[in-house]
Amino acid sequence: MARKSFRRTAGRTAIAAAIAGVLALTACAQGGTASSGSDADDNPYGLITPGQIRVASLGDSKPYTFTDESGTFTGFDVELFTDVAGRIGIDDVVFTGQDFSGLLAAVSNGQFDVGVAAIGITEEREKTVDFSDGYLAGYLTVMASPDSDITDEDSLAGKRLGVVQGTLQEAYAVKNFTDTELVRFPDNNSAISAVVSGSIDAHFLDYEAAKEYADQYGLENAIDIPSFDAPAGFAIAKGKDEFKKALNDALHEAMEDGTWKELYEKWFPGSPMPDQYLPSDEQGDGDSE
Ligand code: SNW
Repeated sequence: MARKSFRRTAGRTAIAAAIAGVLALTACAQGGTASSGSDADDNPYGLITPGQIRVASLGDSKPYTFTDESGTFTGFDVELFTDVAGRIGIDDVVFTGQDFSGLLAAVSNGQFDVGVAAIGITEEREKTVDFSDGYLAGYLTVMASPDSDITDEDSLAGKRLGVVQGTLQEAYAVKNFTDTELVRFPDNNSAISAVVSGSIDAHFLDYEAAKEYADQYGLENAIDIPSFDAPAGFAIAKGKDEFKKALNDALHEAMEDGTWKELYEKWFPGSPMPDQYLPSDEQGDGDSE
């Protein structure tokens, strides 16, 4: 899959770089008397480039994260993260498409500041990265042609099922679909093509992404499996506690002022509205996590 990079504020970055250059020259001219400040002052969140957040994401997980016709990243997760970043004072957010299987490693080894791609929080993944608090909890979906006889987990026996490498779907299928032949793909687009061409019987992906492909290719959601115990979070490298706290505070602000709800209704129209991320006065039982 082609890697696409999108820079929202290239102009501003260039100006910032020019200003930084002038400041550096000024500091030299003054014989270094101008204090550059401590690292923590300049870059409290430990970002790769101060003032910018580099995000590892996916180009084909509509409506969570995807690139539109002009190559611009958008979707629920992209808009939510961009909003959260703005709340901590960072408008320069650069999204880059990756294969899902390499995403968490790229965050943990410092190539990216954050991973944003409907990434479910699990203990296994927390061995490699830290996560923000959860922001989305939904289903894992097996999608197939309406002509197929796949209706429940038992009916997957003897079938060829697509999974994207490194996903919770892959782990779930390895554990639970022991009589099913798993076919691994780097991304959803290639797996869906295989369903459409008939080389596999079904593909196992996230619920909202499945709905999107259903409309596009005349496939249907055959089996929905709850994944509420692994809500999606923003992945960051371990040990960046200040960054994590700032993201969490901003995320909860976005939930409390109704921004989260607005984005949910925009990107997942018709889907059941979960309770736990709504403003507290809109929560049925007032029980937040
Ligand atoms: O665990 C779910 C969560 O409940 C919500 O529905 C969003 O998706 C999940 O985080 C699962 N997502 C998969 C994973 O974390 C696939 C991610 C992807 O394809 N981008 O492995």
